[in-house]
Amino acid sequence: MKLIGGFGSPFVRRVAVSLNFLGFDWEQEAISAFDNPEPVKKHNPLVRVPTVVLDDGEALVESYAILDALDDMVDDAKQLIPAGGVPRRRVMQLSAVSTGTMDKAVWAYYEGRFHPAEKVHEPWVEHNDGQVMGGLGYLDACAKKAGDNWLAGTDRISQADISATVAITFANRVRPKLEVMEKFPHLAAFAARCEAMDEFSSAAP
Ligand SMILES: N[C@@H](CCC(=O)N[C@@H](CS)C(=O)NCC(=O)O)C(=O)O
Repeated sequence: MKLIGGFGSPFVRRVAVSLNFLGFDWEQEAISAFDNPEPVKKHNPLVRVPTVVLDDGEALVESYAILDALDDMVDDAKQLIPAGGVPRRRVMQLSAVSTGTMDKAVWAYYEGRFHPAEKVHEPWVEHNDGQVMGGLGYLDACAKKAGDNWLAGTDRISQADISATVAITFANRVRPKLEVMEKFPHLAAFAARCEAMDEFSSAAP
């Protein structure tokens, strides 16, 4: 299968890392939906990445839907999102906070990237940055509580761990002035352990 999008996108990256943990044979087409929209448009009406194209040509869009479909293609023992009950709820909650944090970091970053300087609305940037800090603060408290364990209390890595790690790494890269690694030391230490794993480092931003 093919993953369209570059690892600079946290949404693409969480799919890439998940593909690695799930053991899929996959290749990347590292294109930007902004700079090179046509190849994305062929498969995704929203012209966004990540977009996954399966070997038979079927296209999957939206990272949460892609990850749900990928989990459905592997044995239960490999799945990154537990099938039900409290474990599933915990993993979904932490993944939702992580993707919300990614969204907000993207919005704060895009304000400067896509507007001329005189049109950047600083209160809007601060609003989004505040939500990034809120999301990471929540995840940091979870990391503190988890200690040496996985964030959602699972007995192996889950989507919560992947998405939380990708979220803080991304926020650190695009919002350096927020100093997230210093302010959220428990999550930073957890993410450093995850980023050292091959499944993450082979999909480095
Ligand atoms: N909710 C989407 C977010 C995807 C997203 O925002 N992708 C960005 C790159 S980080 C993109 O393709 N932007 C192009 C555009 O929106 O025009 C997901 O989880 O897949």
